[in-house]
Amino acid sequence: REYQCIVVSEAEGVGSIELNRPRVLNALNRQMVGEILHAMEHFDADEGVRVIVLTGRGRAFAAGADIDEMMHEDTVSLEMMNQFTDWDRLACIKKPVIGAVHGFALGGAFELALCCDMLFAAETASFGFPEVQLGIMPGAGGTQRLTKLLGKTKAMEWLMTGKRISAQEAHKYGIVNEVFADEVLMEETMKFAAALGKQAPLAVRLIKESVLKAVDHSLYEGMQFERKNFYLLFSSEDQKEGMAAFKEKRVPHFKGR
Ligand code: CO8
Repeated sequence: REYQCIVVSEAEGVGSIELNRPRVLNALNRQMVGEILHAMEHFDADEGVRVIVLTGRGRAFAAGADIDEMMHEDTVSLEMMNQFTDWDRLACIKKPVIGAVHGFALGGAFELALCCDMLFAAETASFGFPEVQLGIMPGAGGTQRLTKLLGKTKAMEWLMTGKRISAQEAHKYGIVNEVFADEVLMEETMKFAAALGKQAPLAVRLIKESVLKAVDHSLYEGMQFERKNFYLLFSSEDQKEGMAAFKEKRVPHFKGR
């Protein structure tokens, strides 16, 4: 499929998606979100891809939902359009998704970043939910995902003030895994992604699923789920290979089976 709002590429087991509307700081219109979802589902089904990396072209990750597209919507048009089913599907991607944020990640773009499993940021990156300044609020999971990460009081502050959060502050609160100098962000992200792609794919897949359960469900329910996935891995070839390689003091060769 030809994409108009994103650029995709694939190398060494890493599928990359770059947001590509730099003239409007990659403002997320509905077409772009649809294309991101299409590309992610395509990579998810591609056996050659182990990790997905999401980033933005130009001077920002993205400056939020496309305000031009959104400004004339009303309650009924939004309800009938049902755009958030695309976001629900984004949350069902099975392979690890790593976001690399430089410049702005605001509003819907911060929500997109929070959908990623891990985040790396450039030292000059900034995050925030400016929706309140437009008289709206996040609609693609921002209030839920931010609160799960920050706890109630900080989430209230960030969401109600719309303040801009630096990469360093985001790191302090556990929003981003690591902060890199701007010029090495992509290189370091790709290095991490390539290394992650060499881990046992089935184990990585079920770890992702289990961690997301912990975020979503009660600890007890999450642990029951985790246990079942733990048991399940013991019928894979990779578990046998991984443990045999440990005993034989050699590098394991994982096949994802
Ligand atoms: N939508 C549409 N166009 C935008 C957006 C946007 N979100 N952000 C920037 N642009 C455009 C500007 O209008 C400008 O276009 P033009 O050159 O034609 O005037 C161009 O991009 C460059 O932007 P600026 O000149 O403003 O660049 P600055 O460096 O001066 O400022 C800022 C950068 C601070 C990021 C500024 O552009 C800004 O404040 N942007 C809007 C940020 C914002 O409010 N985002 C939240 C939007 S609401 C939202 O995301 C709700 C989510 C709901 C669910 C998600 C569904 C996808």
